Amino acid sequence: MPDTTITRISGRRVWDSRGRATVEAEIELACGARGRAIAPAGASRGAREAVDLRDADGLGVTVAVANVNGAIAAALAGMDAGKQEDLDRALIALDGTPNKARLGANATVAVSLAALHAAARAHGLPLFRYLAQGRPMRLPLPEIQIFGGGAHAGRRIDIQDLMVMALAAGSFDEALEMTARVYHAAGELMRDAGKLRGVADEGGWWPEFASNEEAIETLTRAIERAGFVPGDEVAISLDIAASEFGAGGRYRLGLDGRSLDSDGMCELVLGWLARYAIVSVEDPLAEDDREGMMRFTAAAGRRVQIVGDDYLTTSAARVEAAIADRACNAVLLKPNQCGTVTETRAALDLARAAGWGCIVSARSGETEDLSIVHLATGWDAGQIKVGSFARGERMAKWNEALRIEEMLGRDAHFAGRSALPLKKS
Ligand code: 2PG
Ligand code: MG
Repeated sequence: MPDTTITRISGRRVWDSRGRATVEAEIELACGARGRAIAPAGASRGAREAVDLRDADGLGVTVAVANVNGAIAAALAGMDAGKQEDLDRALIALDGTPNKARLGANATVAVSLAALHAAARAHGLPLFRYLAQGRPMRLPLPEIQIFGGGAHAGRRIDIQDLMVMALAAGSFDEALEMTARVYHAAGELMRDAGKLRGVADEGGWWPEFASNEEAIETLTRAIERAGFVPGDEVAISLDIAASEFGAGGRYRLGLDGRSLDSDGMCELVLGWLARYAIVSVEDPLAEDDREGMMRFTAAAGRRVQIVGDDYLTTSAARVEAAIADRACNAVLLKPNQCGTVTETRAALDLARAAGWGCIVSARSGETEDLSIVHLATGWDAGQIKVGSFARGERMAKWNEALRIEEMLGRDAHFAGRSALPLKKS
C-alpha cells in the first residue's frame, strides 16, 4: 500500500474562464504522489450556498489562498489522503460555521478535491476508477447548452440555460456528435436571422431574442435543422434559474415585460412543457418558493425531470426535505456549493436512494479542472452538466469524458435516457 500521508498542502491564486481570480490547491503525499484542483465560481448563486470567500474588494482570493497555506495546511498535514471523509470532517470542524464562511468554500473545495486526486494518483488509478472502487459505472448523459441567458448573458433573456440532451445517442461519443450538429445548426439560424452576436459565459450562442419563448422555439428549430426529431432523438432541457428574477412570490420577466405571481410562473413553464419537447427543467420557481416547487412537481414530475439547483444547493439536509416535500425529482451537484467531496457525495446518496436524477455540474466560472467528469462517472451519477459546446474550459471536460469512455472500452456503458427519473409510459 502506498503511504498516503499528507506531507504538503499549498494554495495559489489562478484565474477562471471569466478572468476572475480563484483558488488552486496542491497536495503532496509521503509516497510522492501529488494532486491538484481548482475551485470554480458561480454567477447565479443560491442564497444558501457555501461562501465563496472574497477579499474586501469583492474579487480577490488572497484570504482564501492564505487559509489554504495557513490554517488548512496546518490542520491537515499528517492526515491520510486515503480517508476522504476524515479529511472533510476536519475541514468542516476547522471552519466551524454552517456555510464555510471562515475558510471559504473556494478554499475547502480545492483542498478536498486535491486530496482526492492525490490519493487516486498514489494508487496509480485514474480518478474515476479510484472513485468507483470496482463498482459498475456509466458514462453520464450530458445536458449541453446551446443558448446562454440570464446572469450568463447580461440578462438579455430571463431563462438562463437552454440545453439539449441527445436521448437517442448510444454512447457519450455519439451524444457529443449529435450535440455538435445542433450547436452549429443553432449558430446558422442566428446568422441567417442576422442575430449572431458571439457567445455567452458558458459558450452558448448569445440570446438575441424578442421573447423567452422565441428562444425555446429557435432551439426546437435548431434540433430539426440538425436532422433530429425533437423529444425522441434530441430533447430540450431548461435551467430557468428563477431565483435570479423571482423572490417573495413575485417573478419579473424583464424581456417579456411581465410580472407574475407563483401560480402564474408555474402556468408559464407548464405551458412551455406542453408546447415544446422539454424533458428537464431546473429551478422553475425561486429558491424561497417551496409551495411553488411542490405544486410544479405535482403537476409535471411524472413526465419531466425537475432539478433543484439554487433550491437545494448540494445540501443533503435540503435534499432530504425536498424528498419529503416532493418538491423536485432531481438534484444538481456542484461540489463548491457545499465545499467538500464528502458533503457532495452525501447529497448524491440521498437523492439516488429516492430514485431521483443526479446531475454533477460545473459552474459558469470554470477552468481546466476536470474533477467533475471523474465524479460523474466514478460515482455513476447518470448525468452531467458542463455548459456549452465551445470554449476550452467546457471542451476540456467533454474531451476528458471521451478519454474515459475509451479507457473503459467494452465496459463503457452510456447512461442515456435511463438516467432521467421519469415514469415509463
Ligand atoms: C447553474 C450554473 C451553471 P452558475 O445555474 O446551473 O449553468 O450557473 O454557476 O452561474 O450558478
Ligand atoms: Mg442552475
